Amino acid sequence: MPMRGSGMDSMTMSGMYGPYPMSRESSGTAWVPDASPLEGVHGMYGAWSTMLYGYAYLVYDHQGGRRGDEKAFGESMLMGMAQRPLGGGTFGLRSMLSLDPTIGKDGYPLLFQTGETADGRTPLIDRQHPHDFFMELAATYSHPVTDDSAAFVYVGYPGEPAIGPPTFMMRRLSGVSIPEAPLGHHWLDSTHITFGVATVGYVWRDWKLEASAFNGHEPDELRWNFDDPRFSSHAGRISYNPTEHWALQVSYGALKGPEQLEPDIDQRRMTASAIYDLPFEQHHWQTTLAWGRNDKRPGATTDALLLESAISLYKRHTVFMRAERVEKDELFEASSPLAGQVFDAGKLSVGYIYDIPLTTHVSFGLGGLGSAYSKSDRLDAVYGDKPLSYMLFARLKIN
Ligand SMILES: [Cu+2]
Repeated sequence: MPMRGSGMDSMTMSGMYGPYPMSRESSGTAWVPDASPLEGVHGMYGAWSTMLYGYAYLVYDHQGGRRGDEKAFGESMLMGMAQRPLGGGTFGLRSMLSLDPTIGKDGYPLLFQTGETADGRTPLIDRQHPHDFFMELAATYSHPVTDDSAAFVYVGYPGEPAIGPPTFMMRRLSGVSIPEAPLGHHWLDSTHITFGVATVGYVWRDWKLEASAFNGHEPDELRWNFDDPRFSSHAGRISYNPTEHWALQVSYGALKGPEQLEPDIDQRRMTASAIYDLPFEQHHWQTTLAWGRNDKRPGATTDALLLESAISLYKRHTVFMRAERVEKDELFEASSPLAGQVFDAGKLSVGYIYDIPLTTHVSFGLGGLGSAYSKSDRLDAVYGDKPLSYMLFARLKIN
């Protein structure tokens, strides 16, 4: 999207972390392809350049089968960014807020979803946890080293460490119109809200090398507050955007006691992802392929694979799909004889959203999606033979 009203040329504006187009910026310090649409409201206030982006969904969620449930809920995100020249470099501030805590502590129904807790005692199973109100409050500074390179620091409380692909909700066009979280969230990008992150990195042309020390504990069940900061976990990521159409990354993290209910189990997490973005005329097509591996110590090693794609036509019609295959070892509570066993689950969601522009910067959309699953036969008795799920939703979006 060209910038409206501000008279700035987006491609000449530099990124927060180095000498590259601003459209490469995504969640935390992650990158998307340069060709990605630069959504949001952009402005200039003195030396500051700013960006505001966000959306609010109202969702009716029906998950089928024996473990199914239904719920209506609101899901939202508001992101503000500001940057200015300082001391020969670039100083930046980032914030991301969400009213997800209003969903309720037990989140929303989502078959085969696992991770985090509602009450501090039992794990959430077949439900997606709400996000914290404070998703990101971060400060950054980058300084050129040579003409085509820069060094940067990123400090967040909370913030996102250098691991995983860009978060599904933030400027990953292939995922941003899908209101449900991926089943592989806790294999790929669940660290996007971390209470205590410090990252240092180096950008050289289209490469980025970075390392983080951060709080590996996932946020607790109190979603409005700040958790205690710790720097007990580490991660590193290499990112490469070979052309304007591609964003590639590999990353590795050593997470100290990520799960609140299993504080003595550490995880090694490995992820790799590729995002491809193709603009044509006024349309966009973006596809993300991502793989994540969690190696619990002690415990199982499990993989998650995600393929998602969205095509946006005339800025009004968006058709999307997400296919996932995950190995889940948390589908049964500790009291069950099946606790800790690894089960395969696959999911395919297909959907559509129609957006009507309300003002230059705000659109209203109506959409829906349907999901079907594949799973181990041993799970038929638990989930039912062929559960089907759907979501209907309305969305206000800043674009
Ligand atoms: Cu999340």
